[in-house]
Amino acid sequence: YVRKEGAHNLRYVARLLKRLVRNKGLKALVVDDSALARAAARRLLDAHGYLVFEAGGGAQALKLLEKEPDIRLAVIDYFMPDMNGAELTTALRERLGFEDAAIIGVSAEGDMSTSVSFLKSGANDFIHKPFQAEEFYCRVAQNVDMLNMFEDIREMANRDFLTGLANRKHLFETGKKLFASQRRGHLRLSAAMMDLDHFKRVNDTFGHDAGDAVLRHFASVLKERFRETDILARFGGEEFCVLSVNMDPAKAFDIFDAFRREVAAKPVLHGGREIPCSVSVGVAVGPGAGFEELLKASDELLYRSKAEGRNRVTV
Ligand code: GH3
Ligand code: MG
Ligand code: MG
Ligand code: MG
Repeated sequence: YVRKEGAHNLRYVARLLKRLVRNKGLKALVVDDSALARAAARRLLDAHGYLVFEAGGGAQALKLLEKEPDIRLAVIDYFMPDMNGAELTTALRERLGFEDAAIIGVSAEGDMSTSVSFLKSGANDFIHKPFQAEEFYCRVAQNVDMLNMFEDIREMANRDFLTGLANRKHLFETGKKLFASQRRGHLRLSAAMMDLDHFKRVNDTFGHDAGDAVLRHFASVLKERFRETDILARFGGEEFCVLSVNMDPAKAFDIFDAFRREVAAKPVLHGGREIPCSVSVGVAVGPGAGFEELLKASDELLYRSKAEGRNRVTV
């Protein structure tokens, strides 16, 4: 690739390799009424590992988007029989925000108004046809880099740094959203509030690093035990919350008690020492009046587990 693109420095090559890895399989849509032009763009995008879809016009592109809603890059011609590229861009932008997808307009017309029209409709960039492969790659790559940066920022804003679990902000946002759809009658939400027992002692006896290792270990057991659809969150210091959809109330106790037993049975190894660890849990199964009420209910049940001696589950 590199020679073909005339890469002159190592940094460019390093960036290129990083992009090839990260952007592999990223869904790209090429819209052009000329099959030849589509094939040319496809060839370039294929070579960089994108998963390319083609549409011969605006209507077809919009239909395709329904089947492939996670298109992240669209390369759009201006002059097409059914609608022009700017009109299509406007329609695409109703569904794909600037954080979701990059749109690049392409046209053979020298007229500046074409590019302005694209940009005003919500395109990120514009390339004149015929274009050099290098320019095409550079513009595509920069726009996709921007999307990836959005993704990284979103990820950082939603994750707890120590454990990699969802953070409290993400838990509340997702919880409220799930609660709204639950009201429409599809889901049965449950919240399990968990608090490590005598965690202050762990820090005091083994040190803060050991405490952190226990938190990470606990998070990894959570990730193993629970499903992809469950929201696993670090609620605060040594408090965690598992938000589940479709929790069977008859099974809730067994599920969380098995988890509790696993935590208690496996001391955490840190610095050659075994650190005992246990957790108290309160599980509230919905429906409740609202997400915050559900959390409050699980917190009260957790308090009961603590009061009754810790290392136990109350449903
Ligand atoms: P209980 O069984 O009643 O929950 O007792 P506890 O000692 O766990 O409760 P307490 O709330 O008094 O102590 C929580 C401790 O968790 C205090 C705090 O220093 C520690 N902690 C909070 N966040 C972190 C962290 O990120 N790392 C470490 N190592 N410790 C933390
Ligand atoms: Mg055309
Ligand atoms: Mg606590
Ligand atoms: Mg505690």
